[in-house]
Amino acid sequence: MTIQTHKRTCSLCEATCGIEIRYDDKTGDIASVKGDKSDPFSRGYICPKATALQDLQNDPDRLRRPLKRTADGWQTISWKQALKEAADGLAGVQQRYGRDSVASYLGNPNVHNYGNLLFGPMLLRALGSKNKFSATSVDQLPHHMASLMMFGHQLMIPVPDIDRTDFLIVMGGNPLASNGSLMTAPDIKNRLKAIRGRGGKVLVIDPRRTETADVADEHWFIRPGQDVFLLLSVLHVMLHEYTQTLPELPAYVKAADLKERVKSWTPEATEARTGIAATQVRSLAEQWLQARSAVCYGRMGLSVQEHGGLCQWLINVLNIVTGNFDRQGGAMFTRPAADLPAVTAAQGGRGHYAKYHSRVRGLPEFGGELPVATLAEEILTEGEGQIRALFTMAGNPVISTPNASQLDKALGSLDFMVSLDYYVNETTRHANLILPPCGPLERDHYDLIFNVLAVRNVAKYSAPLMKRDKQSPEDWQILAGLTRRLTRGPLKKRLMTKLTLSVMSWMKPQGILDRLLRSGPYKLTLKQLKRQPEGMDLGALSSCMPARLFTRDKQLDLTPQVYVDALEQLSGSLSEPAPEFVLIGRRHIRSNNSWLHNSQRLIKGKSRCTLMLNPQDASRQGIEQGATVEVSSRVGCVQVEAEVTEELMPGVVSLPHGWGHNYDGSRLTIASSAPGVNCNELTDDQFVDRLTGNTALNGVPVSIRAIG
Ligand SMILES: Nc1nc2c(c(=O)[nH]1)N[C@H]1C(S)=C(S)[C@@H](COP(=O)(O)OP(=O)(O)OC[C@H]3O[C@@H](n4cnc5c(=O)[nH]c(N)nc54)[C@H](O)[C@@H]3O)O[C@H]1N2
Ligand SMILES: Nc1nc2c(c(=O)[nH]1)N[C@H]1C(S)=C(S)[C@@H](COP(=O)(O)OP(=O)(O)OC[C@H]3O[C@@H](n4cnc5c(=O)[nH]c(N)nc54)[C@H](O)[C@@H]3O)O[C@H]1N2
Ligand code: SF4
Ligand SMILES: [Mo]
Repeated sequence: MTIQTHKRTCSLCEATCGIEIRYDDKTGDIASVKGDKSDPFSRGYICPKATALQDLQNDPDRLRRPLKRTADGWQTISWKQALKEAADGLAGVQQRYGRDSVASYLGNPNVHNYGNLLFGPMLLRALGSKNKFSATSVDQLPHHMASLMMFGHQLMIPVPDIDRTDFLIVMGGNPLASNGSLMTAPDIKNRLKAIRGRGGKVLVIDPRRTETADVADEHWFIRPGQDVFLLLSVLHVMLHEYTQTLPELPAYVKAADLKERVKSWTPEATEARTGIAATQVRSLAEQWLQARSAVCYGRMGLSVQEHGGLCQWLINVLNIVTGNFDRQGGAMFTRPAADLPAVTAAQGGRGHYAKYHSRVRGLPEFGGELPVATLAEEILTEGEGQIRALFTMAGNPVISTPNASQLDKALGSLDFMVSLDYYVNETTRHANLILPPCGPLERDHYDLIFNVLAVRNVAKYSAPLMKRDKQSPEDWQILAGLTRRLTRGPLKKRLMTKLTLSVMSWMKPQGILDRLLRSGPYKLTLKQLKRQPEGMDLGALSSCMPARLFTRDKQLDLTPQVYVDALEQLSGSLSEPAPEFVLIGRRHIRSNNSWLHNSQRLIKGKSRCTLMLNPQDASRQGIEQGATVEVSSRVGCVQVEAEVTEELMPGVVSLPHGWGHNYDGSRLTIASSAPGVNCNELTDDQFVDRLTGNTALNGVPVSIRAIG
């Protein structure tokens, strides 16, 4: 036996850390997972989740062969039978009820799997259904919308240049727990400390005093869902009170009647709503304008709430009017080695909005997808166009999307369901067929998406660590197999799809990646990347505007009509009464959405699925530390342990998502030993950002009471 060292990227979250895995090259047994000090981007940093990669690899519950649900339980079947029955089943439903009767849900790990990013769209095209759903609409849809409306491309998402900024304002993000999102920045703690080290400042605005707040200069509480009012009044102060100090806008920026639009949003008008005093609002505006460079970064807490669409637009506007757009230390764009925005734009994939609407509730499509908040009702509401079958791919919507009980019931009523996944979990237990791909260490890896969102320009390719078992294909191979069997429709279109698919399958993801790299701005080749398994640093972010605007008129509009309309609708809402308690989410460094709780290494220790609440609220409601609390919302009710803490502001309670592993029939031995509760039993499918249809998972009205 010889112990070998394998360098790769950890594919579990957006931070893309370099890891070094020591393994036995005879048995494949993993001896250790450590941070790779030679990775120029992550410099040796890793978080505890990376070590779970070995648990995932060895997990006896992880499926290695296709499963078919029968009257006598799950039966292992051959790949040939599985692919045939999956394709026949989906095609059969479409023949009976039309194309749109088959829906799809694509979950979060697809963005960490470049084979899926390349081959997933082929399958969706072959299915040709309008009922496409994904994790996007419980996550970052407001960012895509703002990018499309302002920069002309849904993927042109600005990232904070945190390594050079002098003033970072973090709203609704907790990168010390999440390791950053839409901001690929491994070792975020040290990057934040460095801001303070060079005399800069970090301000966190969050209803919870988070781990990130603990390393910041200042933390301000804000009432959940009210950030839009803070942002509007900061903009008001800048445009109406600090007109003299404002920098001139670049020639490519159109500001139309922006000043007039924010006239009524004075800090005095919004302070009661946000909990942030008018004097603080003025001080924020002043500091922002005085800083040498500054950038506001808003994430989950800002996007996944009632006004997510407006919030992300306003953040862009503020970064632009303060002169911090496309400039060192401000909000910048990457220059990715595989230039996804440019390639997709050339193929007509800049994105679109509201070309059609969902059948039952009339929610707008975005980029060919409908908001997942409407999935259950599209299955349960009878009539022409009803969804009768579902394909899920690396997603667990019963745990991850709102009104979980309703969706669980809806999945149980489907005629047919296929899941591309390696666990029998809360969602896939409803499938007729489960198609399991090989594990993440058995395939190669390149971050097509996160290299577009990184705070430095970087590129890194990871080869598979171990040879995969022939009976465990990669995701893309399963997708190609299904697509081949499902390609129907008029002869010409069918031939085109078949031809494209056979060329792509012949090139394999590696070949396509090589082409993307060669056509990119650095003219790299896959061979070059393979020679540097620790990754390549391609430099700091650089200015690229207006050349990289994808808008038709090459202008950047600060007041797109959709936002102007949404702002008008907002005026009345300041006077709406506030609920007594609202629920928000949180993340923990040892947890990853819904699917890493089957790792003993990660799940050990005291329960992390607790309801955090403020001591004032606890004593008023007679709730003691550790007591069981009943939390109810319009759609559901859960019982959970109380964790009384000053971290939460009064009137706000917090529950993490991803838990609730006690659904009958799922096969997660370790996770079900400490299941926790599913917080999405409480979140409401009808509570969405009106503009984008993104679910509002934060700021959900709830009531709480002590029991037992
Ligand atoms: N209340 C509340 N709900 C939330 C959130 C919140 O903050 N609060 N966050 C939301 C966000 S941001 C997101 S992104 C979603 C995430 O929710 P989902 O999109 O449901 O994703 P995961 O929970 O990560 O589920 C991943 C599934 O993919 C499988 N899987 C993992 N890797 C692979 C792979 O390589 N191939 C295949 N085929 N399968 C794989 C796993 O077994 C698991 O079943 O949750 C959302 N839900
Ligand atoms: N360890 C770990 N890392 C992860 C994940 C995970 O599950 N676990 N998930 C990954 C995924 S899919 C994503 S999308 C990212 C998300 O990354 P982040 O956006 O950093 O997600 P959270 O840690 O949930 O931070 C959201 C913050 O918003 C605050 N918040 C809630 N409501 C409001 C509000 O109305 N206003 C304001 N201002 N703040 C509010 C919450 O208190 C919380 O601190 O994390 C990724 N990384
Ligand atoms: S932060 Fe942790 S989970 Fe994320 S890439 Fe780095 S090691 Fe992996
Ligand atoms: Mo996410």
